[in-house]
Amino acid sequence: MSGALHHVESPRDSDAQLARLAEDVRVGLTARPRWLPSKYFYDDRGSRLFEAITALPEYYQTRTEERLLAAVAGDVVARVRPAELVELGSGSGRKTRLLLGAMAAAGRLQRCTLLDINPHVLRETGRELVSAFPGLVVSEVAGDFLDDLASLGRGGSRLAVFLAGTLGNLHPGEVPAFLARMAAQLESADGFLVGLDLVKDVARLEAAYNDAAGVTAEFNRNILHVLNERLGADFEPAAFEHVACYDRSSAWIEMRLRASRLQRVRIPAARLDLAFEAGDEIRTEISCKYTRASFAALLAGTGLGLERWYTDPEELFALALLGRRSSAGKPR
Ligand code: AVJ
Repeated sequence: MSGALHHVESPRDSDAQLARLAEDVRVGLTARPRWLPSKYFYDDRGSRLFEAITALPEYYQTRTEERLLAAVAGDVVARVRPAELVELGSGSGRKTRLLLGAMAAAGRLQRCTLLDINPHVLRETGRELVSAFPGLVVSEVAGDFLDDLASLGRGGSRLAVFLAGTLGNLHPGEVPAFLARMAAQLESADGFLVGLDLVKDVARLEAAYNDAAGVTAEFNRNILHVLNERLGADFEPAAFEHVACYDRSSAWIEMRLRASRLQRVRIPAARLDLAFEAGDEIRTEISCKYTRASFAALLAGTGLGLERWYTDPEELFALALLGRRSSAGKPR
């Protein structure tokens, strides 16, 4: 769409999205252990709750990553020399603006392509960017980073970013294939910056997912509101307890919803009639924590190699700058 400053693309129409949700819910809630894909947290209420999480005292991730990004954006831009920023899971766009500012300062900024699961958040962020960076061509893809990467097309002179530790929501077994698909969207001089939450003290990790104000608990239960609204389910969210604990052997935080009493739930659009006993759980999210070595091990054979590893002084969070290459190569 030449000349358009603001172009929104939805890879699937709303009927197809609803059919996908119903199928995902059927598969997950008839499996043992029961589970739901974490991408379904992010309706408008869920996106607002996540924004509230990012400001919690216990949730160190967002402010640490933002500070780190502010410190290293100039270096990243000097290395990659991008004309286009591509962001997976752009959300509110605060870090997007920071990166675009660094690109504008280097004098090469032309385009920005955003992918986010929530079309309203996407449109709002796109609007803000267009007014903050006059002349910037913004494209938007309402979709998810597993199914819709190909919608990003290829452009060259790109810096792709996947921040907030969202890679951690993928099972480590899915990460190499995801990275290989991402590599296929990049030209040889492009860069890919990935935000990773690091392995640390268990108490600190668990506190970040069990905040005193109960915002994370509300965010967790929101997935049940989403099923009620979109699939006509009759979950009583208050009858599920928020559980988040660190699994040391897998190095991930696991979030679950635990039925606090016997209950029956109907989900008409997924043709489900479910019985929960007190204590039955639904896994709603994993959030993997990485070390430089555990992350580097996932790069082998993906077509991406580690160019730079940036971290804050406390080593709470990392930004890994990846480049295209034929083997995992040598990290610096
Ligand atoms: C930033 C999307 C990766 O796993 O920490 C926050 C989402 N879940 N609190 C994370 C989340 C519970 C989050 N991501």
